Amino acid sequence: NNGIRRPKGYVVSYHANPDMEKMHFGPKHPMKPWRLTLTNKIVLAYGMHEAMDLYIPRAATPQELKEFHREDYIDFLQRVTPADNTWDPESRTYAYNTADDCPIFDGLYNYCSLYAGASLDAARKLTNHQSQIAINWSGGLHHAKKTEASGFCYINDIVLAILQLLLHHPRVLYIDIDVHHGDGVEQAFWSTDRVMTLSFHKYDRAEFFPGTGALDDTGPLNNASPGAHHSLNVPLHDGIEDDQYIKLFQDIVRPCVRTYQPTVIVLQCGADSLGGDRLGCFNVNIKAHGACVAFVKKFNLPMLVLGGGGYTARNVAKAWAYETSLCIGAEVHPNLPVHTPYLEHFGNEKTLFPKLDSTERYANKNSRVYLESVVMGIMEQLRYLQG
Ligand code: ZL4
Ligand code: CA
Ligand code: ZN
Repeated sequence: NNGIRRPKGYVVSYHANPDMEKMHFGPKHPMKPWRLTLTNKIVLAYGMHEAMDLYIPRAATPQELKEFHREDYIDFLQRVTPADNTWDPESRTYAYNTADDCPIFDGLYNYCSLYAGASLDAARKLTNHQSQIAINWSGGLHHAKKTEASGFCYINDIVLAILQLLLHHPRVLYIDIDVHHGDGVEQAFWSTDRVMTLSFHKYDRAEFFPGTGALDDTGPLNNASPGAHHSLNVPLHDGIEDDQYIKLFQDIVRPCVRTYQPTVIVLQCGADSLGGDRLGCFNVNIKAHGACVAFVKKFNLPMLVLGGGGYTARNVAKAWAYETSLCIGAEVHPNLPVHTPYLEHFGNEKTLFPKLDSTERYANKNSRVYLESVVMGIMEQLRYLQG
């Protein structure tokens, strides 16, 4: 099996329910649960499953979902059918924002309760000490709010998982490398000092979803609130390159860990921050994206690893399979195993590390001076926490 062995001294658990993968958001919708099938095929083809504890998690119960979401919203998700899709501003569909970006499709509730169940299961493996790194690539849906869907996200599995971790951990650090701002998680923990949220994202208030996450949005303005300075944002422009992204990530995450001293880290690995993504606008390659996961792993804290965005399925699958290999500390051959199912789907690039085509590159709008000013801004926030 390519010499892949169980890691020494720690356990990695992998939480995946294949029932999710068949779901469909509708024609032309960018979110394709099928990318999870592709990810799992690569993970299995390399033999990485031999190095992990595999779980097919059960669906979350309505009661579990209501630990964060309001009862009427969960009842609505349980009952709606695609026939309820309507533009009527008086309708509940409209009130809960389940249209357009967040359509009602067949099996929607099942889909939501499965990815949430997987994140809860993964969090519980960490708190039970049955695993030290728990992976759920189907989770990471960071935009969902207490009472409404947003940006392809209906249930906020990250918030639910963090609430679970908070039963056993004094301080949770949440890091989000999806190209979009992790607004739902930030909002949920805005007023507490028991969760620090840190999102790296493309920021353009008017032109890029969701339009929040400026450098100076750092928590409640009232310094007496425990949440003050515990929401950190790293707003970026188009075209950021590998070396810039890695340095920025390390220069920010290192002092956050040193200052905040989390006892567990949740890492949302949205793969739409990769170059060539259908919705993204960065020039980050899979190795650099993975370098962020490897860097966080080095702190040797329990770690919950989640998916998120990612809209060029072949790249998403390669990135998340590579990041799985980093979690188990295995060296994998860059060429995809010849027996990988759907190999034909990867075109001419049958390697984990495809070259970013020049036609896919964005002009880099992030100057050295700009990135230095962002790091300074974050350091300034951290100084408030040192008392
Ligand atoms: C689509 O082609 O910027 C949805 C969404 C559906 C097919 C049917 C066409 C119907 C691109 C996006 C028209 C849909 C128009 N279909 C959607 C302001 C918007 C209002 C809604 O990675 N229209 C909203 C959300 C973002 C907006 C990004 C990222 C999630 C995550 C975590 C969410 N919303 C403009 C868009 C298409 C579609 C094509 C689309 N939506 C691209 N960007 C958005 O952070 C998982
Ligand atoms: Ca982000
Ligand atoms: Zn995204």
